[in-house]
Amino acid sequence: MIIVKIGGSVFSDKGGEPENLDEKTVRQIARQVGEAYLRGEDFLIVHGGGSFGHPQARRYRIRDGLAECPEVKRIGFSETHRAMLRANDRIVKIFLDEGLPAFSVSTSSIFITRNGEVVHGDVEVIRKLIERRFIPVLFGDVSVDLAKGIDILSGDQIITYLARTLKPEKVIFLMDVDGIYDRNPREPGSRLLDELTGEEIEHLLESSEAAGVDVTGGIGNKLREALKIARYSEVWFVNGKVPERLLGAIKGGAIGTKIVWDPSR
Ligand code: IP8
Repeated sequence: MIIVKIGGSVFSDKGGEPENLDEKTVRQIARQVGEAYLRGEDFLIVHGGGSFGHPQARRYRIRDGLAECPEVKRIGFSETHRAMLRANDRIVKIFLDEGLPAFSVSTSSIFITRNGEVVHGDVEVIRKLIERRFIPVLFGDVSVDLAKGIDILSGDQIITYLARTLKPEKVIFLMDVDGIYDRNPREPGSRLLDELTGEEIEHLLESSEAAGVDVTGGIGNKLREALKIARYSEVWFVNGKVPERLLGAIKGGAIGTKIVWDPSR
C-alpha cells in the first residue's frame, strides 16, 4: 500500500483567491495513481488545506482552541470543516471522473487530538476500504482536542499515525518544488538533495531554525514527521506539479528526495 500526500500548495495557490483548485494538476496526479492502481497497487490519499481550510482556520483562530468566544469558535469549527469538505469533494470527483474508486473519509470523525497530536484514531474503516480496493481520501481537518477543546489536525500528522498503524510500503509527499533542498529552494545556488539520512535531517532542521526562519514554508514539520515515518516505510518528497514524478517515486527512481532510515541510530 502507498500513501500519497497532496500538499495544499500542489492542488491550490495558497496566495490566490479563496478555494481555488488546480484541476489539471489533480487530474494528472489521479492518472498516475490510476496507472499503478490498475497494476494492483493499493492507495490511500491525504490532502492538505491549501486555499480552502487555512483561510477559515486563520479567520476563526481555531488553533487557539475553544476557550475564548466559544459560540463563534463552534461556528468557525464547522465552517472550516465545510471548506475542507468542499476541497475534498472536488478532489474526489476528479478521481471518480478518471474511473478510480476514491472514497471520502472525514478525518475529524475518526481522530481525536491533544494539542494537535493524534491521541486516538479509528482506522478500521480505512483498512477495510483498502481491502475492498477503494482509495480512501482523507484530509487535514479540524479536530476535537482533549487539551484545547478544538484544534487543527494537519495532513502530515495523520500520515505519521497512518504509517505507524497501516505500515505502507511507501509514503510519497507531493510538493510544489522538486524535493528537499540544502537551503530555501528559491535562493540561487540551492541544491536538491536526492537522499537524506536522519542525521542530515536533524542538521538541516537545526541550521534552518538557527537562521530563525522556517526556510521552506512548513517543511520543518514535514521533515520531522518524515523522520518518524522512515522507521516503517520508504519516504519520498517529489514535485506533484510535474507529470510522471509521482509514478517515478511509485516505481522507485524519481527525481526528488528519498529519506533513508539508518537503523543504527
Ligand atoms: O494543510 C490543514 O492541513 P495541512 C487543514 O495538511 C486545515 O496542514 C483545516 C487548515
